[in-house]
Amino acid sequence: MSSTDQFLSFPDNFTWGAATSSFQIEGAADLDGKGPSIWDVFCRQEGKIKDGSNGDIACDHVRLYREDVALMSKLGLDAYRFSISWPRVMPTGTGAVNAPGLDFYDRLVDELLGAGITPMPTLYHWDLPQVLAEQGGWLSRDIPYAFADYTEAVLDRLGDRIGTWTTLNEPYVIANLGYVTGEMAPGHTSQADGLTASHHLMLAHGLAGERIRSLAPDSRLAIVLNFTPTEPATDSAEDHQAAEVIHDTDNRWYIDPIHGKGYPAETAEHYGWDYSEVQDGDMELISQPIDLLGINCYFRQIIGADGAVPNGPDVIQNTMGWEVHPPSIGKLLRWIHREYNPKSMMITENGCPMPDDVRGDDGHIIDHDRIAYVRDHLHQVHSAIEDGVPMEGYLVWSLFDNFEWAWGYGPTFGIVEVDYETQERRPKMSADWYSAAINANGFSLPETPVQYRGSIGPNLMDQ
Ligand code: GCO
Repeated sequence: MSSTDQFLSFPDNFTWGAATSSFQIEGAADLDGKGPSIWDVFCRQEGKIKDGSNGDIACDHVRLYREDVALMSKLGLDAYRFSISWPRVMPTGTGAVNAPGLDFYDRLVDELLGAGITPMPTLYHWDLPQVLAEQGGWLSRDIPYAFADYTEAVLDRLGDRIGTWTTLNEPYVIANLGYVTGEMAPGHTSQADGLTASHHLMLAHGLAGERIRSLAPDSRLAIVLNFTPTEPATDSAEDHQAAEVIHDTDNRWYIDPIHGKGYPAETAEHYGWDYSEVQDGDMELISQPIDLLGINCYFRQIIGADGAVPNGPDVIQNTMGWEVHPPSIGKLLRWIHREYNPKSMMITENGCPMPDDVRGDDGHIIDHDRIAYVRDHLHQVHSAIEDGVPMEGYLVWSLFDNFEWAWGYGPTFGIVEVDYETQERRPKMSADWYSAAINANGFSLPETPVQYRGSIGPNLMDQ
């Protein structure tokens, strides 16, 4: 280390880990009685997935999980966040449990614990059983109750070994991309459907939360929300107003009701929502205290009256066109702490798809851009901790290159490359960097920091 290096040390109990989700890595689409999910069906619809791919094999993780856990252990991960596939556990959505499906998670959890890695399961990361979609999906008030029953079945088997239960991953994406824009399964395109789905998702969180509290009282209750720091393109009233609506929709719609503030009223009015789905007792269930808020954050967005402002040539961006802007995550963490004061917070996803087109002599990908992304976001987490924000850990998205939903296998988010022909896993240089950071419980900042763009408009999280 040269004398100009600045080493950032993290708190002793800081959790370093990685995240994945069932549909994106598992494969084994119909193995051992697994039923189809809405994503199995969506992938088969013409034009929905950019490269026409699907999740049938993906990273073949159901077959290769032992090797995968060994790799996690080699990297030194403290925690591994994965999701449980509802149609693998309950192919018909309700009722009978598919024992071999649940057995898989039982073995995975034991393998992780045996390797000293904390398992962090998420109960729902978007793969709804197709049979439930045929009964209305998240537009039906029955689905949250079915979710609570499915939660109970999983708790019955794994409850003795799990310290933190996460109910949902990113209800915003489910409601908005699944029901409003139609980019994701089940592909509806109705604002009204999005609002209905959003409330039913929150109700599902509340009902499952109740089961978790009563059946696994020693465990912690968590939810994972995604946030996209938002700035108006200019100071004009029109841009400001447009950005406020997006900020409420993307950043406040779920965290507000969880913290007892109800849905953002002005934005509900903007959408013409009459709250007809909200029944007595729902908001109390939704606002029951959580123990941990999981935060997914990838990029900043600039919003003008005509919508999102595209990146100019001066903007550092990833291969999906998302701006790389670490300072925004620092603002986000301080804003959440100030506005909502959660007991504990964790980055449950952060990472980036990069070109991955440079290889070293040994064939491994040299991804300095991804290292810079992860390092500079972790730097922001470190500063937030110094300012008193209760950040307990950081999970990189993702451990592996995997199925990136409507984008197919094009974008590569992994710190580990997956060769889909051979299923060989090859750690990229970022995996080596991350592993070294875990071992040292910190890392050095470069002498010449990357220069990111400044503020465009007033960041709505500063107010
Ligand atoms: C999400 C999901 C992940 C994605 C990742 C990159 O945040 O959208 O949780 O499944 O793959 O975020 O888009």
